[in-house]
Amino acid sequence: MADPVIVVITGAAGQIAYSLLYNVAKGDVFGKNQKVVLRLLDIGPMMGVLKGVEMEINDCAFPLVSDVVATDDPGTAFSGADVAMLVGAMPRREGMERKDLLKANAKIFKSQGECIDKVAKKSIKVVVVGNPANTNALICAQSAPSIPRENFSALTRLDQNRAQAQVAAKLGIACDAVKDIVIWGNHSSTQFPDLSYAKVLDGEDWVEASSKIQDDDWIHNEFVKTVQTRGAAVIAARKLSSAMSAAKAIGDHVKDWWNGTGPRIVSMGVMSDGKSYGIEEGLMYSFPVKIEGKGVYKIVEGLNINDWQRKMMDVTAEELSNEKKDAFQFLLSE
Ligand code: NAX
Repeated sequence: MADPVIVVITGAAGQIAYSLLYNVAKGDVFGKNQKVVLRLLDIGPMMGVLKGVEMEINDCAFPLVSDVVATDDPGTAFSGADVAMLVGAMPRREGMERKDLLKANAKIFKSQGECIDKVAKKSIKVVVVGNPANTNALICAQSAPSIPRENFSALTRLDQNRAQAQVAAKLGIACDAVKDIVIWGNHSSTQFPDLSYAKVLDGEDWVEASSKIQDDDWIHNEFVKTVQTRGAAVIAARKLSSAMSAAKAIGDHVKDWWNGTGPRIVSMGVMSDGKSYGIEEGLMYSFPVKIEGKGVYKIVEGLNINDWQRKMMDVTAEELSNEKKDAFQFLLSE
């Protein structure tokens, strides 16, 4: 068996991590033949709770878990790490402005990026989940200059999965009979869930999703709105934000990044290169990607973009550009 993969999960005492740890520990992400070392990072006041999580992982007697380390020291957590799932973040409290959230989290992701730069493997793969995920990922990447930009990403897979489930429900088909949905932009209510290239299974053949849906109004309005506001709808119903579905999406994202996607298109928040789809350089923007070699994504180029798509893609890019300006202003004023 290969060496264990060292996986850091931050926010490890929180609700997403509670599902995520189970998925990672039982082999859903790195495979049933791959051992893992779990490094659980949270803040000092959560160490009691985290101890309980560690006890439960031990009590599961997972055959694939070689070691569990629960800590509030980022240096211990990230040392020699292969993969980091950065879930922990300051939550948005009642009365808190988006800018306050951005400010609190900019500091966290700067210091985690600096720590990753110092002690993690240079090949580490980082997925940022804590909100605002895209801008936090950007700050983290910029704070770790010795690690390639391509090793940082932001999670938009939950939005992709939500979109896939909406199409499956609309057509009364299984979720795995829907593919190639694209999420453009920010993981926020400006994101653009796009069915322009989506395919659905018709018998043995993959056909254009729109030819089966036959409802452009739904594709342009209700579908987009439902996916954009799904997180808020879950909070309204559950009184807590998405956790099981977020954990599943993190697992899907890392599994595909680790193993490859083949010809499937998936969406990841990745660093824009200034050449793809007219998006300014240096934003952590969600693009359609394929992962051909292990761990190396490529933005899918050459998709046709109509005027409506252009407008939707630019709105979310503008939001990311403003978030970036605000976040870096906060960091400079520290
Ligand atoms: P919880 O509040 O249950 O858990 C967060 C945990 O992070 C807490 O235990 C907290 O102590 C810890 N934490 C805070 N600062 C930390 C730091 N500096 N280092 C390590 N740990 C730290 O939140 P949960 O529901 O698990 O959500 C976590 C984050 O995911 C939130 O920011 C949330 O907004 C974000 N989400 C992102 C999604 C995405 O698709 N990108 C979807 C789900 C989720 O809303």
